[in-house]
Amino acid sequence: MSTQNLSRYNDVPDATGMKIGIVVAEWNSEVTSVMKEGAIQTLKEHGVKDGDIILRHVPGSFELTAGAQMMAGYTSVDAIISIGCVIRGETPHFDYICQGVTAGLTQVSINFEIPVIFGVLTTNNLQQALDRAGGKHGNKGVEAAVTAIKMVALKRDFQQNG
Ligand code: RBF
Repeated sequence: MSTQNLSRYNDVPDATGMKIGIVVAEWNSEVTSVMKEGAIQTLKEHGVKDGDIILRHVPGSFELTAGAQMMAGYTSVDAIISIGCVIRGETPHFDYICQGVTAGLTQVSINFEIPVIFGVLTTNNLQQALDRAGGKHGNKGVEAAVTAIKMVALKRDFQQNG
């Protein structure tokens, strides 16, 4: 499994004026809440105003698609960060949820022409998830926020310069 840690980052564009939606799954909330806090703090550090962060929760990672679709449809966010944690159990549910949310979020991104960032941990056990939510492999919520900022900046670059 990749252990790349992008939580120490540089060259992040100025995010002043960006409006960012965050959709967080409540399943495994000890993991997703840490990722959410990391994402919010990172957005603010780079210039996103409190009032320009729109936060909503959904029950589980499978609902991230519907949550992101609603966020895109009912708000004017520049990007959506989806945050979830799916832990492999004994059932095939893991694969169904992971496949469903991956395809679903991609579809929302295409439908609405906005970046939808995949901040969904898919791990074999809880420890691997905790390692990536403020543990030894950083905080994937922080990385998701940086990715969102970079993608909004990329879109603005295309809009202004072609
Ligand atoms: N949601 C998660 O976000 N992470 C999980 O690890 C997770 N495991 C699940 C395991 C089973 C057996 C079931 C039935 C659901 C699980 N869910 C999980 C919830 C899922 O994303 C969704 O909320 C529900 O299936 C209702 O649509």
